[in-house]
Amino acid sequence: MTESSAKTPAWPGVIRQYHPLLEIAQDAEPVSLLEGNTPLIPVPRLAKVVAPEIDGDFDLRLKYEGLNPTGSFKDRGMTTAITQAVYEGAQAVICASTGNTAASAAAYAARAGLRCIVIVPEGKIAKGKLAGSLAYGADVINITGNFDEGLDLVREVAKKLPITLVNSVNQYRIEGQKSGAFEIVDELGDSPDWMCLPVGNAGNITAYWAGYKQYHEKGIAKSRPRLLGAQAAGSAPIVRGEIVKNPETVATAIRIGNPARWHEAAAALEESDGKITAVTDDFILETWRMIATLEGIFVEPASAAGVAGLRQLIAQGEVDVQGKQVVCIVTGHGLKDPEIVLKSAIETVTLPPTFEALERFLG
Ligand code: AN7
Repeated sequence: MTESSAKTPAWPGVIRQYHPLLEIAQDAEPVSLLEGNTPLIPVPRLAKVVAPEIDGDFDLRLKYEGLNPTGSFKDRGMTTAITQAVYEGAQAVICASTGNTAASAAAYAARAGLRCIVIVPEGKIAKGKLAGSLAYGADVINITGNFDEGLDLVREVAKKLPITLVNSVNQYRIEGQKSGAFEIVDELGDSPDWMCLPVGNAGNITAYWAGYKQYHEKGIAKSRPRLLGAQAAGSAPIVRGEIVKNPETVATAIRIGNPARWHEAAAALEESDGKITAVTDDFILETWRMIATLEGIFVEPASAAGVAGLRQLIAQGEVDVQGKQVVCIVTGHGLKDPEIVLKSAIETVTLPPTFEALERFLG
């Protein structure tokens, strides 16, 4: 190792990498955990299952956002939101969350020395997310309501008390999350033909589209991708065109019935000539298993929804991927939600610790 490489982080984090492109205070000192720079992994075995009719020329890649510091894409937007909050003199931050936003806010608030309050739907967030929020020292408040009610509550709190809201209604979250699009174009040399992702509160689809548009306007990308959004069938307000009062899905991260960035998501879908589809829980779980067993990539169920949506629209003849390059954002790590693995009827076996027993089992 040379002297200089020992001193410089290989990757400086989202803000130091892209600061001039992000509309946050340019003289702010970044609050960073060196988030971003996640791998864009080619998945040829999965591609064959996602598009069984196509032979050969279909380039499918997963952007593995679970490898961010707190295990989800939320860190891209939290570095900017917390950096700006500190810059503006905030002492405390608050969010409502289906889990990942909470864990990310808690970590970045800890790093900045801010108090963090997170509001989560009782019993409806994955254990790894709850554990993260608690470990980072946030005040975790369960509510006997869902995410949408939690978001209404924190909006009121942020209006009435000196506490900064760090849900994706905070524009600085969007600024940081644009970096996902920048990284993809930096690596591929242009936008992919399609980019697929799960849609919950619709902050991420808003941010990706803003990022692609910015790179396109600057001439860094020659083209813009078509966007493919996926919602869970039991909580698919944008697909259905109406608020879902009691959203339900195994993919608890996207159990959201009234997305805050609904309007922006609709605009992104329209401008990109995109599509949005609803996928059933069974189809999400089947796809989630395939991603893990065919490619060794363990994501949380919500993250599989984007891939499931692609698979569904290809099967329905709505999307043609022959000769195309497609990127799916897999938004959160599988270890966030270990319980779903254990609930999914995946069997384990118990044997005495002898060679004979093991040999008999292996056949
Ligand atoms: C793994 O953490 O809303 O459409 O409160 O955790 O930007 O909301 C999480 C959302 C996709 C949807 N995948 O993104 C929260 C929260 C995972 C997620 C989404 C979420 P948005």
